[in-house]
Amino acid sequence: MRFIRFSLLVPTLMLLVASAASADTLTFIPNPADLGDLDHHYVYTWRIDNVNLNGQVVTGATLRINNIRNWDNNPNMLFIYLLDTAKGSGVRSFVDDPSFSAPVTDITDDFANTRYHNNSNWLLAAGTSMTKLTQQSFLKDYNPSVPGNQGTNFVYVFTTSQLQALQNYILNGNNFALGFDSDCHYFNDGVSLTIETRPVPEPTTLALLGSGLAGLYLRRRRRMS
Ligand SMILES: [Ca+2]
Ligand SMILES: [Ca+2]
Ligand SMILES: [Ca+2]
Ligand SMILES: [Ca+2]
Repeated sequence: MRFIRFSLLVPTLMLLVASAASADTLTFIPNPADLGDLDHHYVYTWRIDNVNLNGQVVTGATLRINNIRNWDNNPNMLFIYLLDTAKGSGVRSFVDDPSFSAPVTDITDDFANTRYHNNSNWLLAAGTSMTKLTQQSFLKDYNPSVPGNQGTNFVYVFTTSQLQALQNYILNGNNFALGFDSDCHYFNDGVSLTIETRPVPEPTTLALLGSGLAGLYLRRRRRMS
């Protein structure tokens, strides 16, 4: 009886361990890594191609912007989107302040606002699916002459519904993109995105787990009777 129980449980445990071991972390860094210091006058897309989930599911995603700081004390906002795709590969930009006046005072989310969407050089094709991740304002707390007087290490963790959107966007064409509308100038020391994936539990694993539990159950019943 003892031999039967182990013969069921050991392969089950081995399979579970094998599944856990093949969980994966994908890390992406744009070029340029600081997205051109996120200039107020632009909207940016960063398209990431050839993403292969290898049949795994997305279980986590984190966007980091190191040492981000506003360039002055004006009101400001950074709008961040998750996109199914973008027209151009890699990092592309679009001028959302044609006057190039300084200081820029216009704060408009140009992914949500359609004023530029019919321009031929707009960053997204009509009908592209998108999900707003967040919007954030940042303080001016950067002074190069004062050591240690630095900006914010911004960390954004995707919600469950945003992870689902990310998975859907990747599965549609093995690519996705992030969109940034910086409506002030955000100096920073680099952007990165990490995506966590893990295998989908396989039917064979579940079946073995089920038979293992059934074996335990039978054994307990026999003991009791
Ligand atoms: Ca802008
Ligand atoms: Ca896509
Ligand atoms: Ca804008
Ligand atoms: Ca920089």
